[in-house]
Amino acid sequence: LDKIIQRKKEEVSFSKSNTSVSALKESEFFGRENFSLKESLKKRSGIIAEFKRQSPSKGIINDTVSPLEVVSAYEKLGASGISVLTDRDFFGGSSEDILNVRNSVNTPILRKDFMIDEYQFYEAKSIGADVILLIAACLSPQQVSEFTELSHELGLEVLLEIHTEEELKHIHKNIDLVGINNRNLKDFKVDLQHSVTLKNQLPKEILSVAESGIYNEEDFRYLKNEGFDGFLMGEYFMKHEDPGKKLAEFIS
Ligand code: IGP
Repeated sequence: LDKIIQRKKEEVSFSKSNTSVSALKESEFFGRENFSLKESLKKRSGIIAEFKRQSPSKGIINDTVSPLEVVSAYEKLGASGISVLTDRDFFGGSSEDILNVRNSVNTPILRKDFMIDEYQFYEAKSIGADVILLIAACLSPQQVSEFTELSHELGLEVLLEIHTEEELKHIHKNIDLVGINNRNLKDFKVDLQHSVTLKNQLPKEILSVAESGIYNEEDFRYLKNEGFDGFLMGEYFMKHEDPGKKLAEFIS
């Protein structure tokens, strides 16, 4: 994680020197109202299906499918939300992956990246994202609060990701959704039990999303019974040659 953040800082400063915030604001997506993930989770399956080509823990997952075919299928086949990894160096994604699909779907899109600088929020808005991820493990509670305020000014919803009890302190009253990562980003171990214990310590009214390592019906049922509102799933769909079909089978 430290390595990713270090690299992200360099990437952001490079982007800033290339494109100014005022140039970003000229995007057609500024001023457009977002599709709300909070709303759509309550409708459809609760599944936030992720487009992910590769990851540091798994290597290449799928590098033959296009974002447009996968994202359109996810929408058509019942996803409540779509997550798109835009980090290039570690996950093989890019902002174009969202730009290329935005006008073809009406499902909320989560820009999945490591947000560490205000600039990235303007960028997220400019590519047509609806929701951004804040990872507690790489932000102070103060940053979470400032970034949440900025996100809301821009009309973006905030999903705050936590993994430890200590990180409960990062929950700010204006957060839209809390994600509990079943996977420890430091050693990549998955522990659903641990997530349920944490979930029981969340404020009752907040929407919760179980993230990562959901690979079968049984895990999904278990987490649903424990009261999670959303389920972020990537690899299970993506490792299939037709990720949308895998989602359809999973839901049925
Ligand atoms: C999806 P999985 O195990 O279903 O592919 O996980 C998603 O939760 C995972 O990609 C993720 C992630 C993150 C990636 C969760 N939090 C933070 C990068 C950064």
